[in-house]
Parts: sequence; structure tokens; C-alpha cells
Amino acid sequence: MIYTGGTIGMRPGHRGLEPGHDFEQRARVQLDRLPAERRAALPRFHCLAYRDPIDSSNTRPEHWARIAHDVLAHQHEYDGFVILHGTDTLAWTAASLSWQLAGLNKPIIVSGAQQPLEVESGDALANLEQALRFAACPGLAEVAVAFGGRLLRGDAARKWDTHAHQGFASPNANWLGEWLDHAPVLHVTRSRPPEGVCRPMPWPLEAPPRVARLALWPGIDSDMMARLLTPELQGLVLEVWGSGNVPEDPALLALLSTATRRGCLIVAISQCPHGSLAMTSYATGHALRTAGVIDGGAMTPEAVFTRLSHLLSLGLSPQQCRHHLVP
Ligand code: ASN
Repeated sequence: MIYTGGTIGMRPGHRGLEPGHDFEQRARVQLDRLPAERRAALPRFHCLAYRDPIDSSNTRPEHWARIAHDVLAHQHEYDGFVILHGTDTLAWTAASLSWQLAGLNKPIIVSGAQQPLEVESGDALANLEQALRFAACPGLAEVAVAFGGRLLRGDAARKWDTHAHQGFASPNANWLGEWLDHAPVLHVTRSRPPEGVCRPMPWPLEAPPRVARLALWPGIDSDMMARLLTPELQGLVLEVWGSGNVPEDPALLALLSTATRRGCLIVAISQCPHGSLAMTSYATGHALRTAGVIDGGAMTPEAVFTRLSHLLSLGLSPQQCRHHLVP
């Protein structure tokens, strides 16, 4: 178990909740409150508690690399891993780990909580128990998010509710499993086959690639977009309308086209949380294809952003990245 911070381990401070320490001891005190038979069903675990736990709103790509590095450093010692994380950017970390650790073939369960461990009737103890039990499921061989009784694909999960115990959803992917009668149940017993380029590999820390995210709004013009589409930009997650539409503005489309021609990878996904792109349905969508924009299908913004970053950090050419972008 790796504790990185987040509300699950927070304590009240002067300005509000702050990342707390002594996590392992506090977690074991809580787990001891479970009924004897559920305690007995927990796997044995060791805990690596980061000495600098953070609120996950402070997460940077370096943190994703650090977690992947720590998992890989201990991969032969454990049958599974639990990563405890703040919920605000948990979906980004889960997506990043699903690329960085593709092919590890062990359960890597990312979890956290909406309330701290010590809150009576909070969700922390339940999520901790569920994460540990799912991490001990031999049939699971990928990164997944265990939260509020659901097990979601690591690259499809999204934070869905600011407060509810069921704080995560995967609107475009079926659950991998769920918690039923105090036991983990897997709906999919085999993970995806490992992908060619993605062998387990921590992100190179030195220079994270320059990737940005842009959601269109009515009235966006090419001047505004040009500020983001600088020559240094290597990748862009472009969140467009509906099934893949953009404004019919020749200057805006020319800007996208110039960027893709110089090798910037632009991936379009929908601003609708549910459903996939179909860039050929409308004339306004067809223009995106002509501009060299890649169809991101039903991927989440977190998944596209981290996948782009991962592929670019491997030093692959834009053509190779393009080939591997949409699984
Ligand atoms: N701000 C917290 C975090 O992301 C929220 C949480 O964990 N529930 O670290």
C-alpha cells in the first residue's frame, strides 16, 4: 500500500483539512474495527507512506512518475498494490498509471475517500477494505479504481460527485467489479492484453512533454486559441461539441491544421461525458479530420491527456504516437 495523501489521511488544521501523517498506524486501528471474519479476509500488507503527503490538487506529472517508480521497484515482492490518493485528481493518476504500468499484470488499485479515516460513518474504512481485497484478486491484472463499492477501469474512471460516497463513475466503460455482501466480485476476470509499446515503464522525470487541454466555448476565436497552440506544444486534448463538431471558422481550422502539420498531436473528444465521437457525421466535424485531428473515441480527458504525455515521453515520433493513441 502506498499512501500519497488525500482526504483519506487528512486531519483538521488551522485553515481546514490538511494531509496527515502516521497513516499506517491509523489505517490499522481502523481496520481492526472490522468484524473478525472480514479482518481475517484481508491480505497481509506493508505500507509505504510518503513523508510529504499532498492534497491531490497539488499533483504534477512528477508525482505520477514517482508512484509508478515505487510500484515497479517492489513489483516482485507483492501480489498487488493499493495506491491511496486524494480524490480530486485520482482519475488522472489512475489513467497515468494504467499507461505507465501496462503489462505489469497485477492488480493495482487506486482509492481514497471523501472523508478522513477517523470520521464516524465516513467512507474511508470501507474504501480501504475494498481496495485491499480487490488488490488480492488474482484474476485482476490492471490498474483499477475501487471507490464506493465499484471497481472501475483505471483509464475510464472520472470523479463524478464532489461529496457522495459513490464519488466515481466510468460513463463509457462497464464496471470491472463490485463489492457485494462484503466481498469483491470481478465482472471481468482478465485484463486487456498488454500493448506493444507500453511495457511497464515509469515516466521520464526530467522533462514532461508539453501537452495542454482546451474545451471549446461559444465565441472562441483563433487569437485565443493561438495563445495555446504555440510552436512548443507537442499535444493537445481538444474537447469539442457533441459527436465531434467545431465552429465553422476557417482561421481556427487553419490554426489546428498548421499545428498538426508541424507534428503537434491534437486529439478530439466530446464535451459530453457519455458517448463517443463520430467525426464524419457532420460537415463541421469533417473539417476536424481534414485538419489532421485524431478521433479520441470515447476516451476521458484524463485518459487522453496522460496517454499523449506517456507516448510523447517515450520519444516516439508523432506518427508512432498517432498509431498507438487510441486503444
Ligand atoms: N482535496 C482532496 C484531495 O484530492 C479531496 C479528497 O481526497 N476527497 O486530496
